[in-house]
Amino acid sequence: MSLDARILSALRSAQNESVSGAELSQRLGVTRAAIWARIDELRKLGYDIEASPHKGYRLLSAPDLLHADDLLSRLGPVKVVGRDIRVFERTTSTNDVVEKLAQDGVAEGAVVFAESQTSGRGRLERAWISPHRKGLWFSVLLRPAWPAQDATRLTIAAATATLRAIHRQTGVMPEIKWPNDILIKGRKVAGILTEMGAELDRIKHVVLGIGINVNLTESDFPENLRGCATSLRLEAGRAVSRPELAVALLRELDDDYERLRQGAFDEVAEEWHRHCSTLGQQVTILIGSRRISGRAEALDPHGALRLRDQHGRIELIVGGDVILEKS
Ligand code: BT5
Repeated sequence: MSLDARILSALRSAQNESVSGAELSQRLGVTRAAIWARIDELRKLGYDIEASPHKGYRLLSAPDLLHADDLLSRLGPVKVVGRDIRVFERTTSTNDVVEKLAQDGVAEGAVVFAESQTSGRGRLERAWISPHRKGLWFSVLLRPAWPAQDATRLTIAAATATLRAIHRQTGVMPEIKWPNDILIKGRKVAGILTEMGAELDRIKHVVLGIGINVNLTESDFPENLRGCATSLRLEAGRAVSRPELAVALLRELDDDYERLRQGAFDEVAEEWHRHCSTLGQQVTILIGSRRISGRAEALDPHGALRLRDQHGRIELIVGGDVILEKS
């Protein structure tokens, strides 16, 4: 952990009390001057740190920005997800950045956030709008040693983790629309983009991209999305801390990934079933130019959707767009 992360961690663990420069210097093994220099830099970033000559330093508030060291210090120990966190002020697409890390041999669990994306994307190269410092736009590198068909399980786990983190931070419980949409009152608040590198039907790596509209206001959305997209701020009626949500979500993702690694996909699927509004519905799914209609029943053990057509036949579907829903 960097010195900044260790300073922030020490100030946070003191709760609302001050920590003296001497104590910090002793605990962290650096000079008091070095501590002061870092505190000065953190203040420039917007951390409100009180410095009193007698008592020492006290963290009053943290800015709503993503700072890799601070995220690491808040997150604490994890099993896999969030072992390595990188933050870009601006990038094309965090999925592309993480794909490069994957090819460079970086270990699984690395997470890349961007404060804004210039070419954020959804499935089939659709654009994903990612305005500066308004949301969480990030991707996670995973390397599960599974058959390729099980990659869908990660989209399922990402959805349940996202729901729990949003609920924890805002009190609002969204719903899941198969395959990768998170909705609040029918409007899209988050989306998941799972991309995979595979070899001989084994997963080499997966890039799990998640976009969450956190503090966007109505005017931050382009006109064509205004009726169908929303943000946590619009739904909760208040601004939501992005670093806190980021940390909560990384913890939930780490837990869900562990559940999958321990072979407990059925637990994750059961939670997904409880929150998925597509199940039980008569739907038409568009896959390329093919349309399939039927009743969405449940997930199969690999994470594919079981769709029962009018003749009672089951089709297993791994991706597509629900274009029509009747109850
Ligand atoms: C998705 O695709 O919903 C997956 C979105 C994943 C975005 C993350 S952000 C971090 C990572 N890096 C990336 O480049 N991507 C991932 P899909 O189901 O294909 O939905 C795309 C559609 O959602 C678009 O065609 C728009 O209609 C709509 N859309 C675009 N931006 C949106 C936004 N910010 N909020 C809600 N809807 C949006």
